[in-house]
Parts: sequence; C-alpha cells; structure tokens
Amino acid sequence: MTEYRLSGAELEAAFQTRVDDERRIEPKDWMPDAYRKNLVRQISQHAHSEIIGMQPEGNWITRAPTLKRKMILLAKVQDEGGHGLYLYSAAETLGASREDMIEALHQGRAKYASIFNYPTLTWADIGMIGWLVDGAAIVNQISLQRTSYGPYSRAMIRICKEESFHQRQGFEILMALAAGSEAQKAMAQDALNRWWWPTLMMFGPHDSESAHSAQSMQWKIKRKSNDELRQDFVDQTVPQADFLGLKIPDPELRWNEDRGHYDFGEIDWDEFWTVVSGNGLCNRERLARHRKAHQDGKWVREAMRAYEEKRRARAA
Ligand code: BYC
Repeated sequence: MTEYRLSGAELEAAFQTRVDDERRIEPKDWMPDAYRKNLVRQISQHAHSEIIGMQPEGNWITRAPTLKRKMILLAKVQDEGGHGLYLYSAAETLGASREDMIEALHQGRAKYASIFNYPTLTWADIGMIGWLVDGAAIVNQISLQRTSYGPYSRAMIRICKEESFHQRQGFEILMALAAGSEAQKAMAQDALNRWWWPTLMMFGPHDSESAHSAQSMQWKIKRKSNDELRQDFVDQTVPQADFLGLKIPDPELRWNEDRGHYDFGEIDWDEFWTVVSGNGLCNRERLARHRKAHQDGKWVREAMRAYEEKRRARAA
C-alpha cells in the first residue's frame, strides 16, 4: 500500500480551514511553526504580565486602609499569581519550558505589559488598577476567550470570571473615595490623571504599526485588533467615570454621534516605546524584584524536583 503524506502546503491549508471553521487547535494537532512561536510569545508575555503585575498592588497590601480591604487585596494579588500559572501551563502545552520563558523575561527578550512599570503612589492607585487596568484586561481577554488555541481560550474563560470581580473591587474603592472628603476626591482624580493614558497604551500600537496583528487575526489568535479593543474600552469606561464624578484627562474626548463612539486624543507613543524598551519609571525595579524572588525560590524548586525523582524511583 502506498503511503500518502500531506505536503506542507496541504497541511497549512487544512489548518487554516480548521481555524476558519471555528474549531479549536489542540496541543497534539499539527500547526505551523510560526503559529506555535507567535502563541508562545503572546501567552508567555501575558503570563509575565500577570506575575509582574502582582508587584504594584502588592506594594499596598501592608498599607490597605482597613482589614477588609487588606483581605480583598491579598486575595486579588493571589488570583493574579494563579492567572500567571494557568498561562505558563498553556504555553508549556506548546513545548515551551518554564525555565526558558523566565530566562527570556530576565534577559529582556520577553516583554510584559507596559502598565506595570508605573508606580502606585496612593491608595487610589489600587482603585485605578482594578477599575482601569483590570477593566482594559477584561475587554481584551473577553475577545481572547474565542482565541483559536484551545488551552489559551479555556484559561481565558476562567481568568475573565476572576477579573470581573477585580474590576468591581477597584470601582468600589473609587466609589468610596469619590463620595468621601475633598482630599479623597482629589486623590482619586490625581490617580485617574496618571493612569488613564498608560491604560490606553495597554492595547498596543495602532493597527497600522502592529507587527503581529495581521497574521494573528488570520489565525484567530487575536479576534479584535488593538484599536478596536481600545475603542471598546473607552466607550465602556467614559460613562463609569461620569458616574464617579471624575474627569478623564483628555481635552479631545467627546461623543461622536456619526460614529456612535467616543473620539479621543492621541497617545504619547514616545512614552509607550520608552517604557516597552525597558526605560520606564519602574522597569528596572520590577525585574530586579522578580529576579530576586526567583533566586530565593530556587531551593523550593530543587526540593520539589528531588522529591519527584525519588517518588518516580520508588514507583519504578
Ligand atoms: N506592553 O504587534 P503588536 C492583567 C509589544 S495583565 C508591552 O501589536 P501583539 C493584570 C508586543 O508584545 C493582562 N509590550 O503585538 C495583572 C510586540 O513586541 P514583541 C495583560 C507591548 O502581541 C495584574 C510589539 O509591542 N494582558 O490583567 O499582536 C494586575 C508590537 O505589538 C504592549 C495581555 O497580555 C504593551 N502594552 O498585540 C492587574 C493580553 N503592546 O512581542 C491586571 C494578551 C504591544 O514582538 N496579549 N507590545 O517583542 C495581547 O492581547 C497582545 O499581545 C497585545 C499586543 C494586544 C498586548
């Protein structure tokens, strides 16, 4: 019997058909190398963002204004750690090793979300991270629930459930501040002034400048473009700022009746690329802290490996 093997082009065509038919790609399915590589890049950077994102909020655990707030924040930061772990596991199903991903982060070859290179100066900043940063993350992650790679899509479904709680706890912190004293209202407004633009940057460069978008959209890794997601976020967030009685720091922000969307001003892209290239306010501090935590945890990893080896030897 003659064995018939599909050519590379036939495999690619069958892969694209499967994606177009909205069937998920699973770890053992054939996939183009570039699809695998692009996914490992995006998922590992997403995981790093969750883990590095624990730092700016962790900064306030010891200073939360009440025991209740402290417990909520502690649980939230722990959730973010969990999100990082689901995502590293999703990337591992593509053959990436955890050690290599962490090494790439430490060497600056892998990025993490620019937003986490800004400092958390006041308690209102914790409200802003929940309301704006988690709010932006949800807009993006809701669309990623339908991403073409099964393990990433399933991780997103679970993460979105937790993120909506995070977003609400941030909004609730700000409702309390916005209904508080003049000093508390001013603290909330000052935090919004500092977090608004960096939050819009989370969605990445304009579509015309986005290196990966076209291919990622064709493969349905991304379901909406950077600019579409940013617009969704602005449209949903402006009424929430109005409700809080806070002013978004953008003189060009106005409702556009014809488009049925808010128009808004241009992002400072020099600032974005400065932060993304490692020169933001906190980049060095964030990475140094991660390196130290990783080094401090070395003995735990070694002990677990030794335990596992012993268990296997006993079972053999
Ligand atoms: N920051 O071609 P593009 C959270 C990079 S954490 C840094 O448009 P892509 C939370 C981009 O990587 C949730 N870098 O890229 C945690 C690329 O560089 P490389 C974080 C950025 O991938 C704790 C280059 O610029 N969410 O919720 O098609 C507490 C060109 O960009 C950024 C995710 O990670 C940025 N903002 O689109 C609270 C979502 N933007 O890789 C909350 C998953 C772009 O070629 N990721 N770059 O060196 C994505 O959806 C996409 O990767 C992006 C970018 C939309 C972010």
